[in-house]
Amino acid sequence: MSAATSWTPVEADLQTLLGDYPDPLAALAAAQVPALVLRRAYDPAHCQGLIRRFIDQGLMRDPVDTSGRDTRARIDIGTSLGNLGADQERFLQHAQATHQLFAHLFDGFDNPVQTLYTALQTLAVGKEVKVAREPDGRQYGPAIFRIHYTGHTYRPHIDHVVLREQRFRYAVSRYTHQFAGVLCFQNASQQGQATQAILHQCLWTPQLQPHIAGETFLQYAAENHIANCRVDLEPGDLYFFNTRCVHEVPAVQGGLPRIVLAVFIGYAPEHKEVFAWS
Ligand SMILES: O=C(O)CCC(=O)C(=O)O
Ligand SMILES: [Fe+2]
Repeated sequence: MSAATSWTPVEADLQTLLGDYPDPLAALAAAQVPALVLRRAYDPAHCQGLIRRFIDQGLMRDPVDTSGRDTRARIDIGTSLGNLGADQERFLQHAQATHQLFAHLFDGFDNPVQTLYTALQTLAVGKEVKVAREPDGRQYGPAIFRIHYTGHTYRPHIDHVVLREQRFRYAVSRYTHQFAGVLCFQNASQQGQATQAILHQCLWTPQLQPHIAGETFLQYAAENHIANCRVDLEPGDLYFFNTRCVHEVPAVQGGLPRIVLAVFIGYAPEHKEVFAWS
């Protein structure tokens, strides 16, 4: 397999991938490739088993629940810096509770958080992957399940603790590059446009912000012939991408929620540690 020359995700087993891209995270940082895709990183049967457990434990709404009492389009199992980061104390306490919850949540199944971290460590050549932490040792949430119900949409956006969220009071703000690792647990029912991530060959700059904020990015992309690719995943598939590339996930259609396990990743060539959090 030769190195990708077009905007196409790299899909290979880890060994082949490392042969072609000896420093995969550097390739992502340079947006040399849109994504690294690892098929069947996690057993799909365990995805199903854990989703059943989440429903039974009341951690997510049963999609067949028609009571209409809970109308949330997205439910998280885990701690989101994006949503809770304004209050650092509360965020770190919430993260601690997530560590306690995750300590036994996967008992009897392969630990999917471990799967994700092990894959990331293999890609992080010469680096050490750790759960993100503040200088006093307090850890962020290790990963998050995001359950997206009918209608949920991620419009074209980027994720970056500094460039977008301006969270200078967090240790992760030292990283120039931010990636995401996303493990598919369940796809939405495939009706109409697929609810799969689309990655645009376009790294965010301040000049781009009006198009993101004004929701005119897709027009801008068409006018400027910006390439994009869709990352089609099946349950158990894991992908990594640079979240400074504009990306989106079209609306969930039908009754089946799209469920992923996700982390953000901080990377900089000069830092030996790669931090992961949610
Ligand atoms: O769910 C996905 O595949 C990507 C969601 C997203 O926007 C992100 O993880 O940054
Ligand atoms: Fe995102």
